[in-house]
Amino acid sequence: TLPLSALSSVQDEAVDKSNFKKCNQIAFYRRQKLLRPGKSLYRVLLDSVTLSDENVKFQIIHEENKVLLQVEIYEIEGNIFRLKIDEASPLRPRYKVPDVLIKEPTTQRLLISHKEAGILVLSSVNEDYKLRVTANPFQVELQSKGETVMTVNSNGLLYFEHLQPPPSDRKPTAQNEEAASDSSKEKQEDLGLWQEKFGSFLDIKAHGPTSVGMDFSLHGYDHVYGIPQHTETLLLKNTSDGDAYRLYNLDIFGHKIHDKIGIYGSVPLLLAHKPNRTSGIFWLNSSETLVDISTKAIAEHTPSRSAAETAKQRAVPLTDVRWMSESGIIDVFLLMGPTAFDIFKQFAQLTGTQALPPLFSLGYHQCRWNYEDEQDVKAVDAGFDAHDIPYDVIWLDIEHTDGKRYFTWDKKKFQNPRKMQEHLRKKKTQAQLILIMCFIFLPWQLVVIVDPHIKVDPSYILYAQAKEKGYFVKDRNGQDFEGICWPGSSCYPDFTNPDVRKWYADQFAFKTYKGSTNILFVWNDMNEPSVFKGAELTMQKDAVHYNNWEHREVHNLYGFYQQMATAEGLIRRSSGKERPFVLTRSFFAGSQKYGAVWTGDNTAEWSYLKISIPMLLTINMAGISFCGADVGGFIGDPEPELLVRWYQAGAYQPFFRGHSNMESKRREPWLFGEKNTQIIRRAITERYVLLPYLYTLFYRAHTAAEPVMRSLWIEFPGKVETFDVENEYMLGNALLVHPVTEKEAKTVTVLFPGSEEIWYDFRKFKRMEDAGTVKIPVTLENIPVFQRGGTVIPLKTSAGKSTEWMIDISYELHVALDAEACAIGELYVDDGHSFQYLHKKQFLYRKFTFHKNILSSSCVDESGQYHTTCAVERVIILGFGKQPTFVTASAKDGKKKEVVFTYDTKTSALTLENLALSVDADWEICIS
Ligand code: MIG
Repeated sequence: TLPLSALSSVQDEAVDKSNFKKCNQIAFYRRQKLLRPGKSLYRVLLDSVTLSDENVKFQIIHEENKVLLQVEIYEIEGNIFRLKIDEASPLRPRYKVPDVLIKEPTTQRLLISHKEAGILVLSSVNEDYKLRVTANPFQVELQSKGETVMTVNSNGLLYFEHLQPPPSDRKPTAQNEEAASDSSKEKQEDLGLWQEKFGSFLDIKAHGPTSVGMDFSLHGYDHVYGIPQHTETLLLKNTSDGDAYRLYNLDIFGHKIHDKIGIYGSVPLLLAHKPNRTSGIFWLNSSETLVDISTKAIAEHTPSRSAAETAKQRAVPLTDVRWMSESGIIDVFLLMGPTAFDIFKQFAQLTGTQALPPLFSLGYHQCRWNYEDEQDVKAVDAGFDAHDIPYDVIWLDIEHTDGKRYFTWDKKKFQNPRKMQEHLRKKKTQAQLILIMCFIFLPWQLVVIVDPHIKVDPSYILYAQAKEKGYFVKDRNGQDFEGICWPGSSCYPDFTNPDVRKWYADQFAFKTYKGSTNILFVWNDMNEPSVFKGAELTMQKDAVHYNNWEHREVHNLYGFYQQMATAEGLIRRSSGKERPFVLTRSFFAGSQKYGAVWTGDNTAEWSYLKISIPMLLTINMAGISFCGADVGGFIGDPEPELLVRWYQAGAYQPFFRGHSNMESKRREPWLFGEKNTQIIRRAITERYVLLPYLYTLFYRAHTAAEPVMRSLWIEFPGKVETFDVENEYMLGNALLVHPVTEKEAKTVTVLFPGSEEIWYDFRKFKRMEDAGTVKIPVTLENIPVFQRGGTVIPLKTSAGKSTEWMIDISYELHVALDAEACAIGELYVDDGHSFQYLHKKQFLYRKFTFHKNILSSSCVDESGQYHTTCAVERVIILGFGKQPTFVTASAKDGKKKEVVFTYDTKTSALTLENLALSVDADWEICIS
């Protein structure tokens, strides 16, 4: 076993940027960049066009190398077009990403509406869309009701390296010899066609060059977003004079801010937005991918203008996006929106929606590398009790295992893991007994880490089994691939193989995973995969997976598959009854179906708190709502003020976990003096009180693909001033959150979007007087949060020790009136942990509407039923014009009763108390 010190020094080296590639050190990038914008050498063979119910197919030919490519164009239900380009007759099949699309998309028949010399026009069934295919050069222009939205191959950057036999196999023809003589050895090396060096690492490319690429012009757009994960601004930057955005999952410890290198996870989805339209490009490719962005203004194209008119020509923006991937085929989905919410639906239709998290996982998580032993766990758990801070989950990092053998326990530190879990659980049970005199099985939870690397140790059953079954990824010579990771020499399960996933999922069965109970959930780390001493700290690309695919093809999918198998395992251990919780560091398009992600090893500095906002917004836009950044910053020691500010921000973000590195000082919330403890307690308490709203947002993410955390432009698509805002955001459609990310801030500048909107202080209920950009004074006590007029937010009337504790705490509604004195909002309730909501329709989905001084509760989805004794106890109406004289409440068919109210003339907030209105029934409150 390597001593820990040796391992961390391996890791320290990783901070050195030279361990990671700059774009010009990537051979396929250099090759593709030799193709400059200009006229494409690809031409459509119009004679080859065939039309079927499913698609339109034709061939294109490269004028120089004469290689034929097969193009397929599909229209998919719901305003999506798909373009596939593969070799017409490849030497062997090329990799096509499996398992990411949730099903084969439902296609619609395209019509050929026009075919003449050099042009083919396809139209959608409803004729809203037209695809103008130009033959020479090959281009596709996509129009929506006459408006050109995007052009494919508009700069002629379609690039496709056809498979070739290795040079040694080739018969010496005159042509080949010529090629050989003009390509010196150096040039060969520079192109990296059959092998590529990086430092001491050699990547041998058994199949030679296989790179693909294409460009898209987005007309009228100069705001583009998406393609996580980078430590970058919300708005994607022009890459003309620097590195392209890289999508290559890497473990970069202490990653720098404002860098386009890929970290941990990738979602190849790009969104483009202009006031009247949002579009998306989903480039389905799991090999290393680079994206170049170039935004410019061009003169508006209008034919036959007079000189005077030309002088007045408007400049219109245009964004060119160039995608380059190392391998695979071109398989791209053009999402036509036209709204941002349509894009989210379209992407979810292809890759699935956010899994509905168990309620506990929306509570606060306390993590550290490491909570040392059972005593430590109990002490930290007791600390939350003693300081009256709500929390739901305590986490165990890698040190809990027996020598980094996952699924095992360190026998000295964790002698009786089951008993420890009983302790966490019993605490709850007793509390239930004492407080509400009913016996329900309601535990606190435990999350343990399960990394993908498996220690090479024949006596470790997991290793022995996988070895025997041939379940590890192989090296290029067919031996099990071995790399160094935490346990020392390690092998890596080949999660791309469905049998391996099944076997791995089985490891989570209670019987198999000794010491596990049903309060134990899982954290998948290091699944890029991280390989110490590997090229760029990951697996070499010539390693070999299931069905003989090279690692280069599947690299960005490795973590996706591990989380898939883990989530499946947790579902299966409960015989399909319980929702899993799995946090993953690496991810891909579709990871939202399996759980949560976090942004990895950030640093305890203000700049990292600041960048976490655009990073989380970008991940949310890419379909993964359940995400968060380590509260406090993982590396280093946050000053107390930073820690407090981070808690306040995290409390209003989807995944909320405090975590810290091994070398950092302990930082449980009560270690920074009474005042800071109290402020952190308040932040966490606000989170717990807000959970009914947050849970409802997750239900919307799950069923309607609406992101939980939204950049302002998504909610205010017509307001140009919101397009680049990344220091504040919307939580759902009702809350505007502006974290404080500056040290000793006395004020923050808040943009209140939408001139016709009304905003209320979320805590003081006061209507904000000024619109637009406003300086708001802040204290350390909290961060600015505002409720949007026209919304109803469901909350709990108070917090408790954990989510389970709070089940019976009653509800409170904050009804914020808009300019018409109306408001609307929703509440989703279910048991919070099982799949009964799905299989047995055991849920409540309610709507609250305020209109003409009547607040009514009605059912949104009649198919759901769920019994709860929990009532709506209090309603606060914000922006209520004048003191009422009389307020009554009545069940739809029942008696009226008078309601006690107080009216605050200073804030115009009307508070109704002691309502006791059932959550699961229709009722009305009338105010006169
Ligand atoms: O690089 O398991 O991002 O959250 O505490 C160290 C130890 C390996 C990296 C994760 C971090 C975790 C740590 N891991």
